[in-house]
Amino acid sequence: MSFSAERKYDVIIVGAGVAGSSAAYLLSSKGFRVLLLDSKPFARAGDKPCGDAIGKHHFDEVGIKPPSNEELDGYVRGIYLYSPSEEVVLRIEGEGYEINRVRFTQRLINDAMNKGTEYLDEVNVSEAIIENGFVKGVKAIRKGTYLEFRSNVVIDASGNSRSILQRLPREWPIVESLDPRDTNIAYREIRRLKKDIEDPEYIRIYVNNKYAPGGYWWDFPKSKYTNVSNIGLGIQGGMGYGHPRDYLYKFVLTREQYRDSTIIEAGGALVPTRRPLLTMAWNGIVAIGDAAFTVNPVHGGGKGSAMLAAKAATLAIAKAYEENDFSARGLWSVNRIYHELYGAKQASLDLFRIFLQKLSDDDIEYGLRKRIMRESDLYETSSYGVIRRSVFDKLERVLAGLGRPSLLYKLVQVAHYMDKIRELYRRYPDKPEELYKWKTELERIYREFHEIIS
Ligand code: FDA
Ligand code: GRG
Repeated sequence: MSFSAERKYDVIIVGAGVAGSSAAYLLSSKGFRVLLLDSKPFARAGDKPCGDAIGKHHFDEVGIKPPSNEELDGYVRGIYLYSPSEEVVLRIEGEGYEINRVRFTQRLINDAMNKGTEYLDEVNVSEAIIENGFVKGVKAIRKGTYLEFRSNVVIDASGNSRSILQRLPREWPIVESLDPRDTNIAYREIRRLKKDIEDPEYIRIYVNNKYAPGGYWWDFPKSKYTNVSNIGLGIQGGMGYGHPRDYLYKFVLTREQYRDSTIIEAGGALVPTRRPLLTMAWNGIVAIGDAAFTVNPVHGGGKGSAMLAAKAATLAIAKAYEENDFSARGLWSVNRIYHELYGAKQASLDLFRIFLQKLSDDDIEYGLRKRIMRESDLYETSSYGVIRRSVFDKLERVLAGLGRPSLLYKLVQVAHYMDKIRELYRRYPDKPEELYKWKTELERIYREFHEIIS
């Protein structure tokens, strides 16, 4: 792979996970001169612990070919969602994939290179080059050699390490700290089971606060192999709950269906489960993917929304080039584009996530058993970040006289605040100067919301 230090690129992308390699592909397809850097070798591109599930619709939305052949570990027809007692099971239909994350990412990188992207693996990027208040490139080390690369725009797509963002001046609003309570710590093992899996084209999600406090455990079969599954567990961070691996071994892998199964792969990582970054752009810099907190806060899936963020970044950078303005103002449209594609829904799902994490297993069992939220309601809330009004009518009838008015009151408030936050994101400021006023409103809504549901 050829590269040249000290050369000027249009865009340097730090991190060749799904976010960075999608951005490289999309940008180079538009003719931009892109340098894509990653600390991992190509053979391990995209290799991070993951459940590997992704909805089909994301590929159409972003304009990236869906996985096929060796990029695909299985086709998904829908989800079985289990109540805490596992007596209530909802079947939610929806097409998706269990992807082979390495093969899929390698394809994105190869396609990007075919469009002109220069890709350099095994490079550790240490920080941004900053001049006159602008990011102008990156400093890196490869096999003991110090390198500098220059560009008009740097994209931080380095996942949870946020390698560029973490070392920018603290007063830049793109630098935000992550509250550990707004994370899930997730661990998974890919296992070969002794028996073939029934209904392997349905992935399973189990909600249970004892087994997975503030998260859930999952079993996502890789249907291509009949007896291979991705089994994992996520728990809310910052609460002192301990390590998800211990919960997985204690409560899940002891089940009959996993007896004598063998490990193919194992590993865990942190999942940011919150609203998107306050701004995804500043002078000469854009952030996407986990680095910009673009994960779905309720289910923790971040691959699809990372691709959407890559699309938003591509469109915003193209606009910045048209105007020859790489300042925060010139790159600002990444925020509006992302919020329209996903961010507004993501923020409203963040409130829903905070509410869900306060419910007891009894509440959840009750809600699912009484079918307060049915399959179609869950589908709608997950797709659009909206709670349908009919849910309240149903809830009102069910709760009447049962001594659970506080649950109804809270759910009505949650829906109201979800609407409010979506509306606020639709009014995301047009320029950086208006950000602080908007932020004050955002923080007020969060404060009120916390007071109401606590
Ligand atoms: P990602 O972390 O994938 O990529 C960042 C890249 O940057 C890496 O390749 C890394 O090597 C590189 N890098 C970092 N620092 C660097 C530096 N200083 N210099 C050079 N390179 C650097 N999502 C989903 O959609 N479906 C699912 O089923 C699951 N399941 C799941 C399970 C578990 C256990 C976890 C932990 C997470 C999930 N997720 C998920 C979330 C999903 O994995 C995540 O949102 C995306 O992979 C994020 O992709 P990014 O490209 O943003 O980061
Ligand atoms: C426990 C928080 C936590 C993290 C675990 C396993 C995991 C990380 C994430 C898997 C999430 C995932 C993609 C599950 C698939 C089932 C599902 C609810 C799909 C619906 O997804 P979409 O595509 O939603 O409709 P988005 O928000 O991506 O559009």
